[in-house]
Amino acid sequence: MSIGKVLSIQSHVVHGYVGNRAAVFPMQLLGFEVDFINSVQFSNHTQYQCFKGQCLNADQLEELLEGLRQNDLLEYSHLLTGYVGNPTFLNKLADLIQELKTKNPNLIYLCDPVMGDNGKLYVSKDLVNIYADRILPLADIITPNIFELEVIYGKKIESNSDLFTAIEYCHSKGVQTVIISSSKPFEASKKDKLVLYASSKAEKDVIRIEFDQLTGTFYGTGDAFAAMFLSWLTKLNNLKSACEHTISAMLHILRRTNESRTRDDELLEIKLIQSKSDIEKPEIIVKGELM
Ligand code: PLP
Ligand code: PXL
Repeated sequence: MSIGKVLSIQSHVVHGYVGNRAAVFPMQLLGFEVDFINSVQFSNHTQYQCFKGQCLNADQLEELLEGLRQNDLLEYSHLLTGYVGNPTFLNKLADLIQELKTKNPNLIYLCDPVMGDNGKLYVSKDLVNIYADRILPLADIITPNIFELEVIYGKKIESNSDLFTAIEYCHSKGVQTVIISSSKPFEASKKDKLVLYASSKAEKDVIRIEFDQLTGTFYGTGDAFAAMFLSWLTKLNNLKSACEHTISAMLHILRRTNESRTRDDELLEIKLIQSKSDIEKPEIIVKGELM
């Protein structure tokens, strides 16, 4: 049974699982009809020794949209966007979101505002301004990491109180649901833990899920997370349960990935396809609490 029709605009890699390659499979498994536009086509993700490939520019994106438009195919219930590296492309996306929302005022847009991590921006300042001024006011759900939330909020986040204020700031810009999927706990004693925070504008409490940080560096986790979260929120219509399903599935995927590791610093692709049944029916191994 279809849970909706989603348009996913993200990277494609020939080898590996980031961007659309990490997002499309879980959304199809969980019941979405998935249309996807590949914003880049690279040989592999950019953390390998090298990568080769092409980027879609804003005119080429518009050309694809025009084909869909002329055939009356620009009808979606959900929109998902991930990494965007180019200001003109991001502005074109903002136009598209407005167009899709005009056609379907109930469209749910999940924006992963990929801008940087660990104190470092990896996109241009122009992009930050477009996210703040044009994209955020159109987003229903955002999944920033703590650094991205700081960039949006404009101040450092060093305590629960800063975090709540930053989340409130996003809600005040119109964002219904804010998810920070894997933050370091503020308590220094919890070095081997990660925390998810989830906040819905409609509810007073922030949901918190603490889970073990697995060893190793993974790529594509944020992309798979956003895709699974959008699916589970649509299926369950319950924020806490959607977060528990998504984190549990992610932990099953990463545990399976680590089982194939031969040394700690090995560059591994996530075992997404092998985790099909964990994605479809995750055993729930984490519990959300209200803060
Ligand atoms: N999500 C889960 C459930 C994890 O266990 C981990 C790492 O252990 C991550 C995400 C890593 O997240 P990110 O790549 O977003 O930092
Ligand atoms: O997972 C984010 C991502 C998306 N797209 C490309 C990437 C990466 C991470 O490395 O290289 C092309």
